[in-house]
Amino acid sequence: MRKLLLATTAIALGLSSAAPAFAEFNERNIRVSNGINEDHPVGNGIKAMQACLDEKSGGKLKLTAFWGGALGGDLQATQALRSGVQEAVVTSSSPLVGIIPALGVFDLPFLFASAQEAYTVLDGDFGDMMNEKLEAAGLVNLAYWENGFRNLSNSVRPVTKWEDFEGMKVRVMQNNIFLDTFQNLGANATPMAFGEVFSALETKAIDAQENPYVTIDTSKFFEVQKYVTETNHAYTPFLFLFSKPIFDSYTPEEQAALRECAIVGRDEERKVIQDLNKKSLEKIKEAGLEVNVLSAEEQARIREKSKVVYEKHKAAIGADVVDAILAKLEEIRK
Ligand code: TF8
Repeated sequence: MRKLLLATTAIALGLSSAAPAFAEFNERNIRVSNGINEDHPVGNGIKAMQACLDEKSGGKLKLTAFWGGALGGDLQATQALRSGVQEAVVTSSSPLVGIIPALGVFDLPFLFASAQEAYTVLDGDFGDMMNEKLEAAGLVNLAYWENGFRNLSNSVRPVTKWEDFEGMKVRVMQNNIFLDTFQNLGANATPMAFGEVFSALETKAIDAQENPYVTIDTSKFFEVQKYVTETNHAYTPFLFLFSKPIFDSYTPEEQAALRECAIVGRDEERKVIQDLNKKSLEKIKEAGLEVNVLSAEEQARIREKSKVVYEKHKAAIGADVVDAILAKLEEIRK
């Protein structure tokens, strides 16, 4: 009887000592900016991440998302993170090569052969190595989310072989590797921030752009384009970046919750994107665009012609970084 009483008291004490609930968490408003629109799968990822944060922090860690570049483009938002005036951004890696040259490795044409391959590399040691470089630049990458394989859209003609790129005015991201890849194919490539692309296409200041089907759909590019070619010429990841100065001021529990929940969000976002990719392609076709798929021979020709881009940019990216990813890919493909 006495024993039982002691045990009961211990349980009661144990319970009461756990209060107040979520003491390790503070009320935080985390602004997350994006260049894409809310109906992009990043929207689903953020919802899943928020549900996870609600559970872990008792509702104290709150994400507020800003869509369509409302807080500025990828590069501008990333700089705001580095100086500690904005908490988070979901950005492509490509516009950030001016800050972290090694990220250019993801821009090399035809690097990844499948999304699964990309997941293995990004979620493993190679991804961790890139995260260290990001940290040194004041950016904490919570997880690699998905942008996806990029395809070409244009308003002038069907593109089924590399000669069709000749003279085409193609918008590329603010990134030398993309610039060279398209110039090397004969295109007239122009670097431009994502937020300017729709109106540049609409006014015909440019003929073409390249992005995954999901973006051609959700950013409404299909409304101002006539042709799409499934080129799959690059898989550029999204980074869920957090301001390092702000992250460092958070409690270890808050930091752990953010890291864990960014992975929950990533998994949801990747799942939704795989499904929406097919639906977006159907929508693009239904809107009357002509969709071409590059033949295996053409893919091989373009790939061969693009090899020079690897050589040209290897030193700027870091020979060790390029060699490391190629070795990793070889290992995976065995
Ligand atoms: C691009 C990128 C963008 C994304 C988006 C702004 O073409 O692929 O679509 O970074 O989040 O600039």
